[in-house]
Amino acid sequence: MSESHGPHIPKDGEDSIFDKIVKREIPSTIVYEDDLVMAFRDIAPKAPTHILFIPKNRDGLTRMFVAEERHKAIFGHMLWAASEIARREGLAEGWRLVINDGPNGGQIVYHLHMHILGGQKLGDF
Ligand code: DGP
Repeated sequence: MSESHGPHIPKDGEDSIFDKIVKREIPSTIVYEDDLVMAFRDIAPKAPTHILFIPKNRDGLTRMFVAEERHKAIFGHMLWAASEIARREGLAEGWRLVINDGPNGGQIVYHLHMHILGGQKLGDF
């Protein structure tokens, strides 16, 4: 999927692209998985290491802006998973964790996800 195709917003009850990745209906290179999160390589990498990771159960989390109290635990778990993935990928020299939220944030896929970017010195933003 490229950005020129516009935002991917799943309707209620419909699977997102990332739900289909969780179900293995869309192939991906999975680098980490546990009960709550799955991580896989971005299809259009913007750095030598570019990994996306998602809550396996979207549970209404299309984007960070709509998070509710019940989502606190998954956010905590995702931050821990980020550190674990960074260690597994050997990113001791440094890396970046990014969440694109909403139209102005450049979000394309409306299933909450975080980007891990590393493997080179990253530019300022
Ligand atoms: P964002 O702008 O944060 O919504 O980024 C969405 C990212 O998802 C973008 O970097 C490209 C990636 N992506 C979109 N479709 C697929 C797919 O089918 N497989 C994989 N691995 N990545 C995808």
